[in-house]
Amino acid sequence: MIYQRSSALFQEAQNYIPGGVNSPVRAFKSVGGVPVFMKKALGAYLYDEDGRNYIDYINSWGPMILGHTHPMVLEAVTHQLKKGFSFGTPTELEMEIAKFISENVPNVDKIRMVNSGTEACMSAIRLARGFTGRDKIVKFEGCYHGHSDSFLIKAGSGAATFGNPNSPGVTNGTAKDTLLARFNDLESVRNLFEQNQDEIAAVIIEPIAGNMGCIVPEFGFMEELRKLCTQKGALLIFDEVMTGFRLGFGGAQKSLNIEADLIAYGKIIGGGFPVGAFAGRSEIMDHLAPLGPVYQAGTLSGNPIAMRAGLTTLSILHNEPDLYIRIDETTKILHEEISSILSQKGIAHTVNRFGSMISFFFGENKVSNFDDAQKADHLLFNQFFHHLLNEGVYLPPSGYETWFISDSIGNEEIEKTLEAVEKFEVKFT
Ligand code: KE4
Repeated sequence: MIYQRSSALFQEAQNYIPGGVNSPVRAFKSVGGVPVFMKKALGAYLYDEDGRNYIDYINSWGPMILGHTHPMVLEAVTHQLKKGFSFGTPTELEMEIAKFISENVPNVDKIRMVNSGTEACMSAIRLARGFTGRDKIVKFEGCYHGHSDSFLIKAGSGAATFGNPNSPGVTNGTAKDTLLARFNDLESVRNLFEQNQDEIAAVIIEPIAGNMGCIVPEFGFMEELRKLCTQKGALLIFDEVMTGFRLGFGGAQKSLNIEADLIAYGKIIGGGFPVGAFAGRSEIMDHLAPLGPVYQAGTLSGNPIAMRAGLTTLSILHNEPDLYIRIDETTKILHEEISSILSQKGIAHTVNRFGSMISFFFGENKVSNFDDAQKADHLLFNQFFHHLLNEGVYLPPSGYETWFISDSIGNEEIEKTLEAVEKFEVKFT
């Protein structure tokens, strides 16, 4: 398939934007080929600059759970725009969305809005350090919490895609305060607590990992991690940038029935506009400026347009709980049907799924941590990716990502996807 216009745009964009993209994973470095430039999105579909359309299984990396350009969100945002774009003052709307979340998400007394998932996780770590008076944090290999320095130590998403887990520019001074554990391996966490007595401020985790592909916590792992953090006086931070408002309205805290001490949000909370947030009990959140000593700020935090998009999206999700049943069922059907086709073709693979988060790993092994994910056959994934792209099905361009299902993906899109998978032939291994 020739992506003429995308190729020309990519060529020109590289004159003005590093790598031609504003976020590395979009450049297709992992899967190869020319990134497809999109010009429009509606419902379940993306429309590229060469006049082709694609069933979208990225949905802007999670936010577009309702499907693209949902009419109610479009109307609410259009109406809000006429009132002004940004004030830099407190607004009733910010109080409204904070109250709505606090009243409907477990274990959230207070919430602070920021502009990205990175900012949410970065601020949550600073708050945890300020609250506990400790410096060190524990993260898990393969989990990605955005690009702030403390996390670019074997990050999982983009960096792992580049096979370059430690990023230049992160100082040794910063790196020494970030300890690495292995997902689904409680012993690796216990050891870190033993080696760093009373020095660990927080353990941050993606409760359902999505940045090394989808990886589900094994039975008892998260419960034991919760107990260990409580025992050791460290805060447990759930990075729910991906899982928040996706695994049901209460996110992973509700799905796993575990209360974190701080929760980071992003993606869906902004309905496609730049919003992140971090939240938790008042006892901790009240340490934030201007009330407490831990500083955190942002010119566009709580921007009214973004708040309107977020609140409208969350209201639809809250008022239509069947939506979660639908997208989970869609994901289950895709899991079973695609797996059956691949098996009939004799293509070894494993599928990890939780709610509407799903990843297909090629190869014989089960995948329960980052090492396993790295051992999967990513070359075969790349073939699978490009085959489906040419058939008008757009997957995340990396074997280290989870698919994001939207409520716009219906029977027609499922059928088209399965027809495309049927045509997949392994070219070389
Ligand atoms: P942002 O700063 O990209 O809004 O959020 C960072 C982040 C934090 N935590 C989790 C669990 C995340 O998944 C992310 C961002 N996810 C990636 C996709 N795996 C964003 C895509 C990109 O980097 O362009």
